Amino acid sequence: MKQDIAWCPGCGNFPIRAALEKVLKELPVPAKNIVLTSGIGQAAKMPHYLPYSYFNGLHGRSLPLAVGIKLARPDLTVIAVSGDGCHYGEGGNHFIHTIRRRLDITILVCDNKVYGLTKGQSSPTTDLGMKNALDPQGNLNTPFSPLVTALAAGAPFVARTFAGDAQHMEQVLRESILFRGPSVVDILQPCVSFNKVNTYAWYRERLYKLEEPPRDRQEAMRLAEIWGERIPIGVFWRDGQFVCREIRETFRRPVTEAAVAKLLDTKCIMMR
Ligand SMILES: Cc1ncc(C[n+]2csc(CCOP(=O)(O)OP(=O)(O)O)c2C)c(N)n1
Ligand code: SF4
Repeated sequence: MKQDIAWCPGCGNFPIRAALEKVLKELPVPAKNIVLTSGIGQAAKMPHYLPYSYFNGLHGRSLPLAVGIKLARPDLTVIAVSGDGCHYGEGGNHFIHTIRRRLDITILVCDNKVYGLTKGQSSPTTDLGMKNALDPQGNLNTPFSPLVTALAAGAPFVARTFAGDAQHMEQVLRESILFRGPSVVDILQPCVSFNKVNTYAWYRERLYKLEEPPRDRQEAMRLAEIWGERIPIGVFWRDGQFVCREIRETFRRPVTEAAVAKLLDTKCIMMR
């Protein structure tokens, strides 16, 4: 792609971009029917570097955009891709409630465990005690667990993959996009400039692959809580019984002038 990419050399976003591009190209979906949304951050630049339609919104707002697009155009393949700060911090509430809406949206999180764009402050997934420029004594907050939260909110597809393993990433991304329902993928993404702890080597020492998803949610939860000397990656939960929400025709009707006038009129009455 002939475009300057504003990521640092070695950033984990590069292999994620490559995997996503490969998977999207191979999808049995025309390119014009694929749309990406993102918020603000380094990861949120991802759609700029892919040849698909996108809506780049405010920080933390990739998911309301994705929901709006899906409701208006259920025929589109909608993928929201942003960072851990964007999806889990500023957009944390949207993360939970988008899962509850049972729409067919893929939520991809490039999780570098820091705020990359704003120079490495602690993010929701930063480990307790990790030092950075703004937390020289170490992060005082307990890390947010994305997979446990996604499972608790009822996500029918929950996975984790690693930017340093292209094959694993492609497999998990493909499966998450093809799954009909809200799917969550936490992608462990080294930030070579501001996260000197969770490096490619650090992950390679600890990661192990789940052979197949657990049979029940409780086991998925148990595995999702593991983070330490050993860290599982793979599909933690795939609900074969999940029923995606049918989008009623009413959502697809164009807004008429009469409907808007009626709404405005109602507002006036309420304000009096
Ligand atoms: C409402 C709002 N709050 C804060 C910011 C400043 N800001 C921009 S990007 C960012 C964090 C980005 O971190 P993350 O989402 O983890 O993405 P990364 O850059 O690490 O890929 C922050 C705090 C903003 N742009 N808008
Ligand atoms: S600061 Fe980190 S996340 Fe941002 S481009 Fe550089 S390596 Fe990637």
